[in-house]
Amino acid sequence: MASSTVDSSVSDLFSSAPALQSNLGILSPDQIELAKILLENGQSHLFLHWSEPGVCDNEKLGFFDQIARLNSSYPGGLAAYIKTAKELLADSKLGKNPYDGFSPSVPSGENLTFGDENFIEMEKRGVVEARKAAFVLVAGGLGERLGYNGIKVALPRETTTGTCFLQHYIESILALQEASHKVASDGSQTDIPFIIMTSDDTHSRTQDLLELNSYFGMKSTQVHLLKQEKVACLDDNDARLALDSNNKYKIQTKPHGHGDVHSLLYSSGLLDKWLDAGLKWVLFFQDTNGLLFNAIPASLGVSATKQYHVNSLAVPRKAKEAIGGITKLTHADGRAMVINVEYNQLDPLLRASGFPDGDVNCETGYSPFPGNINQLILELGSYKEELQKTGGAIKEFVNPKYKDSTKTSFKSSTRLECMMQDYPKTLPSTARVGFTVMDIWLAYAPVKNNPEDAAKVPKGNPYHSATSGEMAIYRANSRILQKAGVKVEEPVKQVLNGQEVEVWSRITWKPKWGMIFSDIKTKVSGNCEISQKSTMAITGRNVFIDNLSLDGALIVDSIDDAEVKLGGSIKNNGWTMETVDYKDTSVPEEIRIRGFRFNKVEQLEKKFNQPGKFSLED
Ligand code: UGB
Repeated sequence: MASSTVDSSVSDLFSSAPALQSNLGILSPDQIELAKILLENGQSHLFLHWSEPGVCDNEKLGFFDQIARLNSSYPGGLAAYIKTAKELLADSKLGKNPYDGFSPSVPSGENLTFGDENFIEMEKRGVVEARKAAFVLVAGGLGERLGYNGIKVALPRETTTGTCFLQHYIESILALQEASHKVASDGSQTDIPFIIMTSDDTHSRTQDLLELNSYFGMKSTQVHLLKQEKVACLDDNDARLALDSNNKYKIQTKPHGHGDVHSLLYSSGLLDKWLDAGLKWVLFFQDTNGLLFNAIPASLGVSATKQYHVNSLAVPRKAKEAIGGITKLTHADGRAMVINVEYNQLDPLLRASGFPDGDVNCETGYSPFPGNINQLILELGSYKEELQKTGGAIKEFVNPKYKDSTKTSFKSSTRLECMMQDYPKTLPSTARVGFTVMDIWLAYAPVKNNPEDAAKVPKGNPYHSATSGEMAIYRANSRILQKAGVKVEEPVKQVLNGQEVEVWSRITWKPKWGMIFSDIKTKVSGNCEISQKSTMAITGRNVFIDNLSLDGALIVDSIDDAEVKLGGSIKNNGWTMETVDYKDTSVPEEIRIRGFRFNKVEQLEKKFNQPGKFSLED
């Protein structure tokens, strides 16, 4: 227990909190400094319930441990947090439009069409650039809308192979790394850094998943986990911090949002290391988009060709879909920026500024505003420069749920939040900020909604569920092979967990088999056809599909030194899909949220463990 002497000016301040004052003897000088910050910022209510010295002293010290963490993990400390909160809460009470003075319009960006000459060129350029990239996955979110009990990156991306999202991301980065080294003019061999932002909700489970699986083949030194801290909750418009209802010596906390990734990267010192190592790009992505790496090489190519400081990936967006809209905002004073307007703000912004129908589809059947999929590619040099000015702080917002129209009290505590895609908001007008639009089927299929909510999504809008997320992988792979010349039979429609989805042939491959379209084309030749009821999983690298007719299930694994030709006619009873109800708790959660499981009736499974040339008959 620490004791200290307190001077008279300090004791004046402490007279506003007598219960704290009588406990000063148990606090260290650092803790007394923190107490001063709290009192100077209108937080004396936190001590109203403090007991006399000698009672609950450990809890009191624990309280200050938490305050120290909250203070050090926020740029500018708790004083800055409370000051910003007061300002934003006052604006919110007045109903101030955060986009006041700005008029929205539809921006123009780069549109890519899968498989055309430009797309292929962009992919090749992206592969060249990849060895100068670092990847950052934001995975601190709880996934409340999905309601899954585990961490989302541990969910299978598809259940044909059961490969989880994290494994797929790592294998994709490794495949890009290798492809990039192959075309490197200087023959250099650098490891692409992979950063994962976690939170208290996800940190240890993410670490365990990596360690139990030997980092899925990545060097452990390549992977860094950065944990974001939660922020203090606020009880009222005066930004009084909220105490935990079960423990009066604890502040209630909630997540601050994915925008924390910028301050964490800045304070980690990694940006300097990367600049010294000659890196040029930082790519940010989210936890459950199983199609994302189909879009990475080409969009990195766009960043390099256009020399974008910021490149956001986008897809056509359905009106009211829960993804932000990329919007050009022009201020009355002439300033303009291209920025994400979050899905809950787009409709009111449009209605307030000359679009009386708000967020609606145009004649194309989509919103005129491209949908942000929150995959950002930032140019490292300008990113570092900007963070040096801001310390990585991102413009925050507050979203209190008021009890009534007087807006004087909240239904429950609120907190400040920030989003990583708001990074460009502070950039000078000279910054090159662009975006790249790709086909939805190729690039975007997040797993965010639980089956019940997904089934209620307005007809025609995407479900963003575990069912649609998995079906999207099969659709994308089927369409890519179609474009490469394979006759993949058209899909059938099926209702799974109340959602009508297209069921394509269940085709999967490892990223090292084909990362970009020109590579995939070299793996396909002759007359090939795959029936709708088929399953095909390729886990080897040098596997060539040549005059193959598949009607059933084919599973092929091979070592890198084995060159395998998949040809001839293969027919078996294959894997059938059995429907499963999401409420059936006898089925594991990660399966029942999809609404189906495979019954492996019959398959041709081949493993090639020796170097050499082989075909399916071997
Ligand atoms: N995340 C964190 O790492 N920390 C946090 O504190 C919170 C989240 P959600 P939402 O592309 O699909 C985003 O909850 O509300 C991670 C964009 O804001 O899935 O659907 C979390 O683990 C929106 O503009 O975000 O909205 C996850 O990886 C739109 O683009 C990621 O942040 C939409 O995603 C996103 O968290 C989309």
